[in-house]
Amino acid sequence: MTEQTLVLVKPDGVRRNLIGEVIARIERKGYVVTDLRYVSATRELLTEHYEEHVGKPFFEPLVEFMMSGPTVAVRVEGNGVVEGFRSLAGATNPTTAAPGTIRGDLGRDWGKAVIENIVHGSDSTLSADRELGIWFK
Ligand code: D4T
Repeated sequence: MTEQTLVLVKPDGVRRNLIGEVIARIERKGYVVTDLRYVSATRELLTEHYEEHVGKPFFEPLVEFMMSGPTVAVRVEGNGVVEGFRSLAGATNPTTAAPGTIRGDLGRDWGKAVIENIVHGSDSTLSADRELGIWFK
């Protein structure tokens, strides 16, 4: 089976009308979108998705932010797509993310308690399978 990853266009990306921009970059790279959903994430879903961050100081602001509007969940396929999308997305902090990346080109620091960085991409094939199971139940 081809490698798959979960990409999320987070609520800030949806509010800023960047769904098409994110998907265009994925497609121009040559990866294939094989499923897509508009999701109003619940606290339960987010606690499952961000289980590694439960208890950290930014967890509550992160959940509030992720519940502040809809998220677009995208299933993306292609050899090496997990690493490849992380590379397209850029570093977590948009201030220092390299120009040419989604976060570097389109993100910035808004002075909030949580980093708003437009997209999420799974960090391993194991995480991808787990996360795709959560968002495409
Ligand atoms: P995601 O998971 O959203 O693709 O982002 P990253 O993989 O790049 O980053 P992460 O899981 O470490 O963090 C998840 C989410 O929390 C925000 N965050 C993170 C934050 O506000 N403050 C922090 O110190 C960290 C580490 C940003 C992304």
